[in-house]
Amino acid sequence: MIMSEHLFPTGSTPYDLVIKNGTLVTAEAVFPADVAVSGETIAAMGRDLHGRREIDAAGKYVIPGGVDVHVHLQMPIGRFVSTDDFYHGTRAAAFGGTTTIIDFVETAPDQSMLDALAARQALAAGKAAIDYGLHMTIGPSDIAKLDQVAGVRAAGCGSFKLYMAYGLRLTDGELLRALEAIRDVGALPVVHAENWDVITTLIDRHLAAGRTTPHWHPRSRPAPLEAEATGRVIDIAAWVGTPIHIFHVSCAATVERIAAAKAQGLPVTGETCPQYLYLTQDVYDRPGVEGALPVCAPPLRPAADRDALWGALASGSLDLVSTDHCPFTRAEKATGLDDFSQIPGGVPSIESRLALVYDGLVNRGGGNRTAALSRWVDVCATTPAQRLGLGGKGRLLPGYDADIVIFDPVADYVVSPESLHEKAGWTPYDGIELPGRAVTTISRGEIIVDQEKWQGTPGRGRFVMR
Ligand code: DUC
Ligand code: ZN
Repeated sequence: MIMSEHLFPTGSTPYDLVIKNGTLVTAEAVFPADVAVSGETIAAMGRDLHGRREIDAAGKYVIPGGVDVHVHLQMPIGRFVSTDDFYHGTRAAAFGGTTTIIDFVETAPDQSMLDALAARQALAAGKAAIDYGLHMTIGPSDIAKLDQVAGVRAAGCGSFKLYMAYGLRLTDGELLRALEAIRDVGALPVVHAENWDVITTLIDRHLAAGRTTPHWHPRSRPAPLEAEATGRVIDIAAWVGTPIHIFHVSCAATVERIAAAKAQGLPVTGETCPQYLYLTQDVYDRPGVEGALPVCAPPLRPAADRDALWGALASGSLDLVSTDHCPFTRAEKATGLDDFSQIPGGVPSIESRLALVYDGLVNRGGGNRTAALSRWVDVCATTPAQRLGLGGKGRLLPGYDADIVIFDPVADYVVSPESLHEKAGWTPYDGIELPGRAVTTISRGEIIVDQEKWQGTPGRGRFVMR
């Protein structure tokens, strides 16, 4: 609710915007305070601040805008392109309380990395409604272009994506060379770790035996082999001498590898995603296309893995939650009903992430609520921004970007496709009752979601140099 909108007499505090009476949640503390914004940045935090425009956040949490470091907007996969474009995806993110995303660049064999980066930026430029960064992918055809890594780093890509699966997978020797190049420019490798040879062998075996339904999807991508690939790339990174971040951890076995590396003092971090925290592999047994919708990679796992992921998030064995948002429509998912390996992989989560993690960590987590609130902000905003080099994002501090979210912790609702702004037309969280939601989202000082009403514009989001 806007409390007042008036000009202050000369000499009084000239803040543009003050969020008043809320409970501030940071990765370190939870405390009552007002937040003042001047232009695009946070100007002050304290008591009795006043501004030209004031928003009453009494009874609500005021948090740094969410940072989702792993999304695929309008990403071509096989015959399809993921459903949310840079406008609709970032708009949905903003409705859910996320103010910065990191998407991906892939370079064609005959293209330079810098040209691919410029092309992806041009795609996002007129559309993105929140700020965005880009990971540069290094695929097999890019190994001959590793001399371009320094230029890409200088152009603002602070992280490089390495696949151990799909057509973009690298051999161990290629991983070594890519990791060395990334190390030499001081960037961060981010890795999709699965064992592709095992996966393709199991897929072929299942299909040859007539085992074609989505039931066989997780049975082609065993958890111990996800852990093996994770351990392998961690070992190569340790030998090379580079930090590394492991994407979309789906199971307890992979957590164990990351925790062991941390225990040795290695600069290894890991993330998981809402789908692994909420869904289990039995959903692949749903009839018809319902079983195909949640196909993603790594796959969903048994409940024991899901529970271990919540524990790892709370304890710090896992560092952050991203989404791997990569939705496809029902019709697109249905094209793989006769062959699970052809189902386009990925699920939508970009809008629900903050509320889902709030529910699990804070609402249902037990333990100390203040600590859980801080952990929620830490894994959804502060650590992602810090680890991925998004300076000025992810914290409520004077001088930081005024990316601020007002979260109502007593706005119970049931998730449904209609309650969301994602374009897939379905959500894996359909029917889940959540206790709270983002109601107002501010991006660099501009209110882009005001009491659940859209005020943003396509193209206002900026590329963030990292
Ligand atoms: N996994 C998915 O499920 N979709 C997109 C890419 C990925 O790694
Ligand atoms: Zn991904």
